[in-house]
Amino acid sequence: MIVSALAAAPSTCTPVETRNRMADAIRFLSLDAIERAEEGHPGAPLGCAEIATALFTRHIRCNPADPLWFDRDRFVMSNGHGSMLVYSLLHLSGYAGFPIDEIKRFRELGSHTHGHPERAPHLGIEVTTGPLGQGVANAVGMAVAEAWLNATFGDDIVDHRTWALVGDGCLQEGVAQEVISLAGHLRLGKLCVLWDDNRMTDDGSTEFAISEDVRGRFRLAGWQVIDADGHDIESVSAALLLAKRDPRPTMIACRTTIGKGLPRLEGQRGAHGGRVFAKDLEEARAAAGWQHGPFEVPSDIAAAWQASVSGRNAAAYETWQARVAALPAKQRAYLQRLARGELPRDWIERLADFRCRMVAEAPARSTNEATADIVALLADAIPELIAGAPDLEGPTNCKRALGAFTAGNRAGRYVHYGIREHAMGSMINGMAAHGGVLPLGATYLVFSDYMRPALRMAALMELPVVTIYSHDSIGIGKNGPTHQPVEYLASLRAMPNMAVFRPADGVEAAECWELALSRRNGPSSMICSRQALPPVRAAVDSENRCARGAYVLTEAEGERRVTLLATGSEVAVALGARDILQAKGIPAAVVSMPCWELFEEQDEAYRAAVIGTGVRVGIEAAARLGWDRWIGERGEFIGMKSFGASGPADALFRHFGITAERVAKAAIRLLGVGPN
Ligand SMILES: Cc1ncc(C[n+]2csc(CCOP(=O)(O)OP(=O)(O)O)c2C)c(N)n1
Repeated sequence: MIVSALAAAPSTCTPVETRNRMADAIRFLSLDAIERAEEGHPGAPLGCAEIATALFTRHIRCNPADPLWFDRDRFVMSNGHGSMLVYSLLHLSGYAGFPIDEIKRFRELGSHTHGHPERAPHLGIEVTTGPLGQGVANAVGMAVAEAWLNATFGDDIVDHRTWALVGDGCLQEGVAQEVISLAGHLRLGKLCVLWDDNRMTDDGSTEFAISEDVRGRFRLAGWQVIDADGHDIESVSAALLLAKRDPRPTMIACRTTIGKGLPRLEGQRGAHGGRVFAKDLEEARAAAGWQHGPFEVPSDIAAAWQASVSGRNAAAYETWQARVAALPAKQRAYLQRLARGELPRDWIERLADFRCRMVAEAPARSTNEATADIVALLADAIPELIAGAPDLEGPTNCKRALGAFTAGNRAGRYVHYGIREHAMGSMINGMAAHGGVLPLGATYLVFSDYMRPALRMAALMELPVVTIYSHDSIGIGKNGPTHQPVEYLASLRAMPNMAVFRPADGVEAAECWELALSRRNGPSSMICSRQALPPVRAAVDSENRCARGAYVLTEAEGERRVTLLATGSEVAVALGARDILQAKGIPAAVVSMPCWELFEEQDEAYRAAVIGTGVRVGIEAAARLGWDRWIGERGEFIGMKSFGASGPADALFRHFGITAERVAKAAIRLLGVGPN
């Protein structure tokens, strides 16, 4: 049943005609911009104009004058191709970042009105969307962050909602099903998904590709599902009200016509992303009786928007500020620190203590175990740290004392994502984008591909999320090649703005964690071994030696002729090879390279001094791709050329020739050939 205006929607004094013209203002701003840009996607902004008007003018909690208001509702346009809807909305709502000149610069280089919305929370854009499905999954992460912060600070301080507008495309993507399932299970009642149910995608009718009951999917997962007429502001508004009243997450199926109001394309496949011409605009203006010029918003409509967004929220904003001001000083400082996205003071000292302990105890242990210990001590020092894994709690061991975040325990700090890596990746992005929490995700390195779209979005959005990847090579042993990453280091390193850390022992692990958490403008991948590794750092250093990305771990005795470069578990192999070479009177140095990206940032002189002028051998139990940068044209690489195999780890390292003896032999052979 379609919800009608009879449901008790918030009272409004806006006459029907004005309301409809408020939606038309979205339509014509969007159309004018798309026509001017000579490209864009008109279908969604036109089809969703009433949905957006209902949400923004009646329900959403925001303050356009303070886009970063911590207790604002979060709005995500998951169908990001319809970006002009967001820009029109933000303009009409009075966000300073979107004056009419920005609307006119749609899709131009340097504008804020990008082809797809790009995260700029200070301007009103919460997340970057475009890859379908990511936005709705981000929204679920945001709802988790809100629920945890609400449990921490109470309703007076944190009590906001997350609204996601999605198209058919978002709901067809697999990640959507993962998060629908989890959001229903977690009963994220302040989450509402508005589905632009226009039965049309780029290829044409949805009938080509889907026949299931989409509403049923949500219902089965425990959501409230409401039908609304997506072109009736009252109908949508009434549904939004019902969403607010139900403890379950809500999906509102808004029946719409794609490209509504564009006579030539309305309801057609071509409305999705087809070109809009001046004549189309004439026809649209005539059909709607819109007598205003391009980019012109009549003053009564502009005023109505102003009143119903800024005006409606003014009191809530002021009283919230007053409640924050009345908080006990310690609680207020805590809230403000979270809102600024700063970490508390003493976490770095805890890592320094851990380093000292590792040097003193010199345990042979996996960097995965070291990382699990580090996460535990960080969790103690950083109350907003929220960890989680896709059903790999045991092997990644990051839960420890953190209770589970569940429908009944919002104070829990460990999310059991179920076997849903993609959901985890996108949700931690949403949590980070929401702010106020520090999300960590943990899984096996070989499953990072299951969350790769989310990793790319984290890098693109410059989100400070850290993902822990254990089981990083053939060193996992008997589970075999399905679980043995080979090409993953190269693949992660290929991603712009992704810092890939592969520590060699507990000391390096602590140093890498310090660097990863200090990185506030991009994600980090913490790559850890399953197998125990001998400690390679015997002394306590005052400086963080990993900070420059690579460093001479052990200098040659005598004038260096060979440089052995390695990461993670292969640093020990390099040290073994060095012993062999030195015993033969060949001075060799070992360079540990825990983070290539940081090393790349160093000045040339430092890099040259580290990698040396003699022959070079790179050692990594992974694919060669990328290593030529460090070992040079004539350098040797000892690593993997194929997938791994099933067998004990030691046997595999021997089988694939990743041994100290082979490394030493390669160096000697190169010395015969001459330096690089
Ligand atoms: C992951 C992903 N795959 C494909 C695309 C390309 N794409 C953009 S919009 C679209 C169709 C989406 O259909 P729908 O969500 O119904 O949007 P509407 O046609 O209603 O605007 C496609 C395939 C994309 N942006 N992201």
